[in-house]
Order: sequence, then C-alpha cells, then structure tokens
Amino acid sequence: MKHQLIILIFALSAMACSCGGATPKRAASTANEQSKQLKYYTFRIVAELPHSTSDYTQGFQYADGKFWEGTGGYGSSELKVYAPYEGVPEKSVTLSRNYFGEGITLFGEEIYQLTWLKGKAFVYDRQSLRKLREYTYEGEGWGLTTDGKVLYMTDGSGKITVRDPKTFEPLRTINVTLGGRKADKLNELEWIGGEIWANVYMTDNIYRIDPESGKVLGVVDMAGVQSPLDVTYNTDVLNGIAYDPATGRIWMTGKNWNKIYQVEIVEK
Ligand SMILES: [Ca+2]
Repeated sequence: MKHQLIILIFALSAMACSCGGATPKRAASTANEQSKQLKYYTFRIVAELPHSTSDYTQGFQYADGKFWEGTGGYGSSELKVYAPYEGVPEKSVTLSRNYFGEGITLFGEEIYQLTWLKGKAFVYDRQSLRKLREYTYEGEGWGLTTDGKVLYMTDGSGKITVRDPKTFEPLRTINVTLGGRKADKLNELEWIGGEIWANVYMTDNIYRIDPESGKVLGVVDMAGVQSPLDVTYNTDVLNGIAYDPATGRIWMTGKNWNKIYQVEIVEK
C-alpha cells in the first residue's frame, strides 16, 4: 500500500512538472488554441490583367467596374481610376512633391487617401477626383479600408486604428495577434466578408483578421503568384488587395508589378 502511494505521488508530481507553472501553462494553451484554430490558405490564378510598372502601389480597390489605385513616392504619388484591361487611367490626380501617397478607400461618394509621414489624409470627390478637404492625424499612414460605416487604418505596426469618417478621429484600436503574439507591419487593407485582410510588409502573407478580437483567423500564402519572368530589379512587394462584393472576385497586385492577378483563395 505504501509502495502504491509513493508511485501515485511520483506520478502526480511528474504530471505537474511536465506542465510547468500555472501562468506559462495558460499562456501556452492560449497560443496553442489560437494556432489550432488558425486556417491556412493558398491561391489559384483565375486571370491576369495589366498593371503599370511605374505604379508603386499603396492602395488598391475595385468599384464601379474599375480599379482605384493610390501610389507612392515623392513626386510620383497619384490617385487614379482605370478600367481592367486598359493601361491608361480614365482620371488621375498627382500629389504635391511633399507628400508620399499611401492607402486609399472609397467611402460613399468620396475617396480617402493617406500619406506616409506627413500626417495628412486627403478626401476627394469620387466622380471628379477633385480634392474636397483634408484631415491631420498622429503617426504614420500605411493602409486604409472601410466596412461602409467606419475607416480602418494601419501605421506600419500590428495595430489597426478605427476612425470616424466624419472627423477622422480615432474611435478604437484593434491590436492584431497571430497565435497569441503581436502582429507587425500590417500594410494594405481590404474589407472582405466581415474580415479585414492585411498584407504583411516584406512577406508573402495576407492575414485574415477578426475586426472585433483582432485575432488572425487565417493566413493566405501568396508566395509564387508572380512568374519569375515578370520579376525585374524594379519589382517590389505585394501591396494591393481589391474585392468585388457583388461577385466575390479578389485581385492582388504589388509595387511596380506588371500584372494584376484575379485569384481564388483556397484552404491548404
Ligand atoms: Ca485594398
């Protein structure tokens, strides 16, 4: 009996030791839970469309049967609209040389465009691209999207700031996490079916983010979307996600890419 008791105590203490202390155990199990729930996706190319290799893509959206694109660079930043398969923009505006254009989003009859380091957001009329007004904000401007009610903005970190479109004031912050760890370098955004999709700067990954909890629900691996034949010394990272809610079509492009890819996203 005494022998059995010793074995029991030994077994219990071994179980406790193998799990570590209470706090790390909880942290590890939270991370494990999140990574277990995480879904992994890849893509299939449905169609390839032309994209200007001089466009350093910073914001990308589809509406009214056209692509809307904001580009960056000092002296080369633009906001433009063009039809798929057409190389020439129907309309465009050039930013002053002081501003490096960043993310864009259509909101009602207007378009918002961020700038990188100057803390300015410009608002244009959707039809004429005439500038209507501007807002100032703290920190860097990277990506922008909307659910039709509020604006979602990135600044190069792992947080997404929710802003009031009427005032551009922050309403709340979404701290994005991947498997329990802080995300980083969230860039161009797109609102797709109740999720925020964000491409991650300097990687091939797109995070599918729950806007309420900030948890990354899925990771889309876009590695290899470009043929090596389409990559030159000038080709930079993927930085454009556009979505058509009416048809479910998704397009991707990048900085100085020669193509826009219509893709189907499939679970791995
Ligand atoms: Ca977008």
